[in-house]
Amino acid sequence: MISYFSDRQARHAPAMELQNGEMVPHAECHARVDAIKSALPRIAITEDHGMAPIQAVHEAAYIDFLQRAHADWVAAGRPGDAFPYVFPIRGRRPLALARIDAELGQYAYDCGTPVAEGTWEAVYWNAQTALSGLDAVLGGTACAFAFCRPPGHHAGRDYMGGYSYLNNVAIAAEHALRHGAKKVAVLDVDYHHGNGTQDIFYEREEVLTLSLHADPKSDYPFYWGHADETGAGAGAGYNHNFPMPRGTSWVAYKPNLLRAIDRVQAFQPDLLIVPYGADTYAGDPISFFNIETEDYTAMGATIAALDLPTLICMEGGYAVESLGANVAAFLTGFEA
Ligand code: SP5
Ligand code: ZN
Repeated sequence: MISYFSDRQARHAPAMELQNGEMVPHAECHARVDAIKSALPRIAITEDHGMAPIQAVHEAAYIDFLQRAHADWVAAGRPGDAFPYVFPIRGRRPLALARIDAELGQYAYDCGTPVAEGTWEAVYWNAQTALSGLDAVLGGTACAFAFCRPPGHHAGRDYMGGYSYLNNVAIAAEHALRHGAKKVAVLDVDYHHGNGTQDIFYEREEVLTLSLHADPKSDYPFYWGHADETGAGAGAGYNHNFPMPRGTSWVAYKPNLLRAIDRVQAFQPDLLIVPYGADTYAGDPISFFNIETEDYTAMGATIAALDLPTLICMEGGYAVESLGANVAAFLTGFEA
């Protein structure tokens, strides 16, 4: 399978995150890059599509913030990566945003998504990697893999969180709609709910969003991902969530995947985008499903049976020692 990646994506290397009350080494670590790259036989060069496709999805003020947040943090005399510590809860007055601390709280919804020195450069090229994979698929290649890193599916129009800054999948979906696709389906198989993608397309009928994930009653991101979130306005009926309990194995996962696939089939999209997370793996250090490496081959084959032009975008997956094998198993199943 043809894959896309830019070495500039590796410029993002956050040191620590807040997890369960402790600052710990960041799970979305730089070692993921080599682990996944080594599993990819053919890596094509990411082409620059400029800012317009990013601006089509993300708010201008948020993009501006991402570009200068780390420099502003340094200018304020702070060490290391830029972290939020104060958040505008419900009912607070709109902020003047004069200080970097106020802005970080305004645009972040968690303490796991710091802005590091190279973050903007990395996420810019990350989006370009998704767009380059999309070009291949729109140009007639049956399937392409965009090795997106850092992940993107938790980022909304004007917020970051869940290790995500720009929503690569949403940027690709929107770009496809502006370049000939009439309907796009997004089938998210990361362990965590794709809340950013859901939010971005919640009121849109041209993008069907589906997400299979750990039940938000027990798992991050808690405030999104329940089964009764089905879209609103023109988008009513065009969002579907499939929450599953901790401990879910492939045997229990597959029937939900088949239900989601039925929805995709009924929608008849021109393009399928699959945000793929290897954090459903039994050995993942921060997640709690029981999917094994060989199951990913079956998962890839099950989705490939839809026989749609498909862009696969990397999302999570933190068991670094098994990450290459898990990605390879999924891609092999898809192509078989
Ligand atoms: C793209 C993606 O996979 N983002 C995930 C962000 C999850 N961040 C919070 C994880 C909290 C995990 N807590 C369980 C730790 C077990 N020791
Ligand atoms: Zn995840």
